[in-house]
Amino acid sequence: NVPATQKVAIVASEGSGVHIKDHPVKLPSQLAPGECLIKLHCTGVCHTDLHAATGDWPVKPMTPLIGGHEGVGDIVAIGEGTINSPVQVGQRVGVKWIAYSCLNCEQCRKGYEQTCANVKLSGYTVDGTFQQYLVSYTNCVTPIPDNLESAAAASILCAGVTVYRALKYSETGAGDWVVLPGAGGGLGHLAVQYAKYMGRRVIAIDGGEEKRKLCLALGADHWIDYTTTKDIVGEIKKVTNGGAHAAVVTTASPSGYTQAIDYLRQNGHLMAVGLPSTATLDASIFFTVFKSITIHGSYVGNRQDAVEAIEIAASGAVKCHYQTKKLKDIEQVYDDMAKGKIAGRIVLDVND
Ligand code: 8ID
Ligand code: ZN
Repeated sequence: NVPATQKVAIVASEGSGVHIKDHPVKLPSQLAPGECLIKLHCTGVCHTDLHAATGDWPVKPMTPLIGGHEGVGDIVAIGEGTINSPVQVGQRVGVKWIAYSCLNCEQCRKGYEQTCANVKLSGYTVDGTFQQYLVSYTNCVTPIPDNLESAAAASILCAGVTVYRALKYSETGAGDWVVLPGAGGGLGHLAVQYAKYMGRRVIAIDGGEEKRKLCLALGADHWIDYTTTKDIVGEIKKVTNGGAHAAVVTTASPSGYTQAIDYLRQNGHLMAVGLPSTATLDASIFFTVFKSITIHGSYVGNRQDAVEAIEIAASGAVKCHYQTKKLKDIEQVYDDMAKGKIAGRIVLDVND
């Protein structure tokens, strides 16, 4: 009993804005082997969706586009002829940015599913989670444990996985200092919690009272307001007694990157995560070499990173701080996001 049509939030052409429309549902009989039809409950809204809707990145999304890549729902059908599906009809699963990777190219064989030669991206190169019935891929969806609510799981699938992996590869240890520019946003507020869970000490950087309160409540050891602090580098060096061991930069604006080389200590890691559209990284070559700094581009995560990030959330150690809205509120959500007004995440109920 899958309906013929559903509500979706769709961008008709580049720059045309997002609109709610009736849209056909792909019927179970039309699914290809390896595809599954998911009846979604909810979806997070990531800043990447805003980049996709405005088309400001150098790699352009398809149009018309149904965005979204932090979805949770139940599998209602699996394509006939699918072999060895790791998930079953009736199972609750999550849909992440990497909708599909071939698992057979060099990148996939090395575990780098994100850079698969045949990758499909939810809400960018294939339709995403801003709809009620979504087609995804049995090999790449993430099972959601029973004890984790759908709305709480949604943003772990992109924001959570991404910062979890960036921290995992930051070559820091327990007690080390990690700086998080963008700490009050969707990715950042989860980074504060994963970092604390991993025993790191955290300097949260963002702007405004609401984000300050959130970051400190989530366990940040020190707060810096970038809108009012004059000497961010000096303050970080003082608090960390010589410089931070790593920075995980999750701001969508290049300003969050500018001082990182200066406030990192020797052998520090700059984990580049936030994706401003055209900015270049202005790093001193001399001090990058002289201080043995590593600059590491960190792009979402593979299936295993997703399972690990979800398990930590299911244990209760990391909780997405979210407010629930309706699918038709999406334009307002994009507006607030562009203005930096959202502390934590917005999760949309796609059936309301
Ligand atoms: O795989 C990846 N690398 C990946 C995955 C998912 C998202 C990358 N992203 C990218 C998004 O495309 C976006 O460019 O990460 C960026 C952040 O996504 P988000 O966390 O979903 O955005 P947000 O909720 O708007 O949070 C951004 C925060 O940055 C703060 C804002 O106040 C906001 O809280 N901020 C800004 I803008 N400039 C800052 C600065 N100079 C700053 N915080 C500190 N210093
Ligand atoms: Zn995302």
